[in-house]
Amino acid sequence: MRPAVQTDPSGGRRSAPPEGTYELVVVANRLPVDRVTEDDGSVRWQQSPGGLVTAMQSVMSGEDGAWVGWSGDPGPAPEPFDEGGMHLHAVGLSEQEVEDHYEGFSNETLWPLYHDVIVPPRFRRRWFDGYRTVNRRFAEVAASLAAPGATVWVHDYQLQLVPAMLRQLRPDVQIGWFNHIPFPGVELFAQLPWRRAVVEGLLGADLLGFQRKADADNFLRVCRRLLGLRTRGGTVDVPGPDESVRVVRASAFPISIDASGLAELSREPEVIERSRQIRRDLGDPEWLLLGVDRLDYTKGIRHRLKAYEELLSDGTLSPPQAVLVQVATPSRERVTAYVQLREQVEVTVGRANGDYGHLGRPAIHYLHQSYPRKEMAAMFLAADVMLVTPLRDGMNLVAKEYVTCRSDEGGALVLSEFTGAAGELDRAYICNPHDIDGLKATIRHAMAADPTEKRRRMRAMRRRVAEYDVQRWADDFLQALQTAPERP
Ligand code: GDG
Repeated sequence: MRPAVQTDPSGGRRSAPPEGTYELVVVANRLPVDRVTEDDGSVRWQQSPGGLVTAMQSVMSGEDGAWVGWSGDPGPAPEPFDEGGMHLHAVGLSEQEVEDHYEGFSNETLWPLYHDVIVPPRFRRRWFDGYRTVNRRFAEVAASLAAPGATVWVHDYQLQLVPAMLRQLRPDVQIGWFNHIPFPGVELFAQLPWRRAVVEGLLGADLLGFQRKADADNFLRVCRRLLGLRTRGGTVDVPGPDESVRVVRASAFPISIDASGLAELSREPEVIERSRQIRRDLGDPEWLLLGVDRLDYTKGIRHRLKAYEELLSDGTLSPPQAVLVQVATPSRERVTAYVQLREQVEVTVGRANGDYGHLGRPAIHYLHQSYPRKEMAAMFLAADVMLVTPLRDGMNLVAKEYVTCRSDEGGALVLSEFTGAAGELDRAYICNPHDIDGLKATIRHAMAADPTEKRRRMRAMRRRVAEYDVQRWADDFLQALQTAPERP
């Protein structure tokens, strides 16, 4: 039964103990809520946007579900509270732990290493110590919340040591882990000085989920080559005490979005009118090209801008007949590589606008800001060509969101072959973003394509996303976890 709830002055609703009663525990770097401070100084929690939260909410409703995560602010953790039908239990991180575990090991070591070393990963022993300490804290909280035989679903690269730590504390629970980003090939992963600790941490799970089969295969190869373990099909044999063997499964579960919710939003008259207004504000261009990304070096924004600049310089495109809108949501602003990327992007945008813009009609509208979901939907609906050109991306939800918003079957998606999404959205205009001439040709192709053909492609992609939405993803993962091979 759900614990009693009482009001908490911090704005959330605090639940009383007992702990150890939750049948489903989600463990993720961040809580699914953001802290909002009102003008009068009072604090409340607001649900963060995003498909994971939506998916988990429906999976957890009717279940006794808890979510363990960091609040996003350094310092002591706020008291546990209930929100949106979930019990939320914050894990506190000190300023130093944010630096070592989060900004350091997670974002400066693992993130670039797992994204094909687009920038060089940095290996610092102190960072790994912080990572281990914080992973242990998450594991301890999860262990204290899970009911006997509960299911614990751990998320992402920031928490790879949690599965083994949790298994040690609570051998009775079913443990799943899902990786939202790519898993690198053995040649790259082998660089990691703590590679064995990471793999052993992951092998504490019963089921390891990856975005693509290729990621799961990379992990299995790492188990064979670096740890000498035996793999069979999509499973690894993990030797235990007294010659026992525990079987861990690694498979692909491509993440998706809340397709019906977003499609509905994009059909609202207010959103449709806003999309028309956006085009008018931009001077009714013949071609509106759009990019929407976190400002991250994995997203291929520089390559995209280079291709666009060349299309302007060779006269293929000329403002105000064509315009590019690039939304670059602020991200990881304390990490050096991100500061440098921002500078490079802004220099390029400034140069393109200086060379090709007109009074009141820039060639590129660059927006280093976040927008409400409705505004994003209106932008998707307004864009003739969506440019999703990451150098490497686990999945890329923006691609799925764009096609989902196009109930009118208009628009065209240019999509990098290095995204997980390309495996499902193979009717997109697929490109290699490293090949600038090829990227330019793909953009030209998408623009020149026959409208009937474009609609056919859009219809096929929309069908795929509608069928395999985030709910299906979560259900499939949890279903597979329940049926993971029994431990001998
Ligand atoms: C990681 C993996 C994987 C962006 N700007 C705004 C905004 N967004 C939303 C998008 C989309 C989400 O943020 C970004 O998701 P992505 O999948 O594109 O990328 P990552 O943040 O890198 O996510 C990735 C994902 O995890 C899930 O597993 O697909 O590969 O790297 O939903 O729409 N949303 C709003 N305003 C913005 O300004 N409202």
